[in-house]
Amino acid sequence: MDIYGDKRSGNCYKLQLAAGLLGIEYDWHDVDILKGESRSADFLALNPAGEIPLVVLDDGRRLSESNAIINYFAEGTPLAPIDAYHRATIQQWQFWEQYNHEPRIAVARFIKLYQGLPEARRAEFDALQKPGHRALNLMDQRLLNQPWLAGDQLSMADISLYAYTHVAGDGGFDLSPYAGINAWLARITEQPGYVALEAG
Ligand SMILES: N[C@@H](CCC(=O)N[C@@H](CS)C(=O)NCC(=O)O)C(=O)O
Repeated sequence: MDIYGDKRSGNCYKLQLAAGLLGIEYDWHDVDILKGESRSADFLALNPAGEIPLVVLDDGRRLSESNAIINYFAEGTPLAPIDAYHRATIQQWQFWEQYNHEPRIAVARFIKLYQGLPEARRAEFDALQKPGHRALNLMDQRLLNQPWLAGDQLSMADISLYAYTHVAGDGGFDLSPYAGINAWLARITEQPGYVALEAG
């Protein structure tokens, strides 16, 4: 399969990490979002949403949305539980990630890492810190008591949340107070097939 993405993006890294853990091979195609490549006519023909990551399967079918893609990767493997309630708890964390975590942590990281914290976005950056820490605190409360976010084993919920949590420092978030999160981050790096984010 072909993956279109940006090596600094946490949403794209979710695919690299899931593929590593599952032993899935792919060809990687860099898309430079700062140069507008995700909005080019050629790319919009592949994904009308104009966003990465995007997967083109060997039969030509396409899939976007990072969490939908990694759930597709996991289908039929031990990382996708059969039990309906367990699957729903994984999705519960993934929907929460997209609405409450990524819009704070990833956006603050984008402003600081990609854009160099321009003065014009300073107030927005500062305003993201409090809700970002609220999201981190919620994860920490869970992870102080349980090794994994959903159920009692590693799941795609962990991959989805690991992506931007482990680089939250790039967005100005100090992770040192979060003992539960730090132990969980270490557990994930110990998984067979773990791959690190290549570019930060
Ligand atoms: N909900 C989407 C978000 C994807 C997203 O925000 N992609 C960003 C890069 S991380 C992007 O393509 N930005 C370029 C643009 O919007 O033009 C997902 O989880 O895949």
